[in-house]
Amino acid sequence: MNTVGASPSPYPLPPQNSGAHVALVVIDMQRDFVEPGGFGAALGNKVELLQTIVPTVLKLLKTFRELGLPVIHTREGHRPDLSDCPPAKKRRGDATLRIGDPGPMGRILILGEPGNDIIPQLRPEVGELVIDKPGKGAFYATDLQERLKALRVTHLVFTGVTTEVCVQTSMREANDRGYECLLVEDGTESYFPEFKQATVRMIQSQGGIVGWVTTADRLIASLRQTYAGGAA
Ligand code: C5J
Repeated sequence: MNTVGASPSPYPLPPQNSGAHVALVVIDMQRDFVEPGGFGAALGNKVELLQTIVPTVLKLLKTFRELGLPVIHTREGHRPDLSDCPPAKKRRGDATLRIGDPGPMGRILILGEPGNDIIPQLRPEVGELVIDKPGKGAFYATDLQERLKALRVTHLVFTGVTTEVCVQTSMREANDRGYECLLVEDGTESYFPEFKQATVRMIQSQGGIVGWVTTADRLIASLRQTYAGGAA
């Protein structure tokens, strides 16, 4: 069996030609979180911190694409009439701009606005799944589970932002649904370094209570070794 060097133990990859697949999940690498003028910045966060993972996520995207492995992107956003935004979510926090308010990149966290889009460096390619989600978790109020079933995905590799909010929530949702979940430590970031560290620790605690943790280079080496001749 091929595995990825990971903590707290080696992460098993689905064997080549088994019909089961490992997919890359890139959570919310949107202008609204990563660039100045968006939701993240309006909440007083230093968005530059999140930009540091862009080259690593790009490297992972290139590897999954090259090997013909599925890629899923998510975007957190709401309908223009905010009918899918609970008032409690809109009210919460001390933001200079709230969800739905007009900002420098269009209305904050609204589907179809420039700020809601994925940053150009990590733009999805044709055929890649893009899941628009109104919540923090990628499974809540989306058809992600049905789409993964159709693709015969059993293993999910998590990257993106922010580690302790949308990444961790999605990973926990996936874990409860029976997916084998792997977090790429250098492919995820938080506005709060201490929250990222705590999340990385808690995921792999108690024998991998939520899943495994690895680095991009360790994952890429194992993926190439396992799926060199194609992943089908
Ligand atoms: C947040 C996210 N932090 N993508 N969203 O509100 O983590």
